[in-house]
Order: sequence, then C-alpha cells, then structure tokens
Amino acid sequence: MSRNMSAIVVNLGLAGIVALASAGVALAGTTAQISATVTAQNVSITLTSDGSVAYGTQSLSNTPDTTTGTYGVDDTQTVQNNGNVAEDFTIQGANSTNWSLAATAGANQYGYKFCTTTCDTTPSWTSMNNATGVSLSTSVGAGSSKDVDFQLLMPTSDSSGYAEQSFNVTITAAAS
Ligand SMILES: [Ca+2]
Repeated sequence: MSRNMSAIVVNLGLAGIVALASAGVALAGTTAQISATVTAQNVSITLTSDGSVAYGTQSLSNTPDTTTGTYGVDDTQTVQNNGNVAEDFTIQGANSTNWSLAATAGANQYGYKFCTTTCDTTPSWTSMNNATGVSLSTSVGAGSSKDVDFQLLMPTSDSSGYAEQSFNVTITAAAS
C-alpha cells in the first residue's frame, strides 16, 4: 500500500516539472484534435460543342473529316472535364444504320478515326472500333477541355439503296 502511495507522489512531481518547463510555449492538455476535410469525387464530362456532324453527300471511298482542310467540313468537337478530378477519356465508335465499322473501308463497311492534336495542319488519325474504347486523352485536368476531330472513311460500295447513315461516337471518362 505504501509503495503505491509513493509512486503517485513521484508521478505528480514529474507532471509539475513538465508543466513548468512548457509554460509560455504551449498549454498541456489531456486531449488533442486533428481536423480533416474531404470532397466526394465527381467524374463528369460534357460537350461544349454541338455534338453533331453532318458530312453531307460523299462519294464512295472518300475520306471527309471535320478539320478545316481540303476535305474538311470544319466541325471540331470539344469535350470538357466538368468534374473535380483529373480524368482519362476513351472513345468508341459504332456501326451505322447499314454499315459496319472497321479499321478500313470495304463493302458496306466504313472507317471512323479521330485526331486530337494539330488536326487542321498535320493530323494523326487513330481508328475507332465498335467493341472497346480507345484512349483519347489521359490526365485531363478538372475544368480542362479536349478538341477532337474525326475522319470518315466512306465504304467502297453501298447496298443500302444510298440511304442516309447515322452513327454515334461515345466518349467515356474515368478518374485518372
Ligand atoms: Ca456541328
């Protein structure tokens, strides 16, 4: 019993010394708080262009595009990261009403490609396919936009009766 009592006295003495040493520097206490903040991640994209391209009437095997070039219809599309984190964009094509999408033009088969850099002057075209998304751009910052141009590879023949074809492109964003 007496050993327990002396132990308490010693402890109190040490506490007193610590309090004196830190006087005027910081208040000693028996609790401490750590504050934190967090914002829910928002992965989102929007088009700031009209989202529609009209190529008009084109000859078979023609390769019109959306640039300002010789075969261009001057209709660049723009995708914006309107979320709050950096995003990776992927792009995927689809079959048209009567034509299948492929890497090259063929009978009732068209190609559709995209370009993201210096497309009006020295475009570099990348094929889309109808099965998986292809990388369009990576690490697009929140609030930043990406311009996209397209090149259409008209089929070599068309057995649809020259029906107007409609086809979509889907761009998907994921957190980088
Ligand atoms: Ca347009």
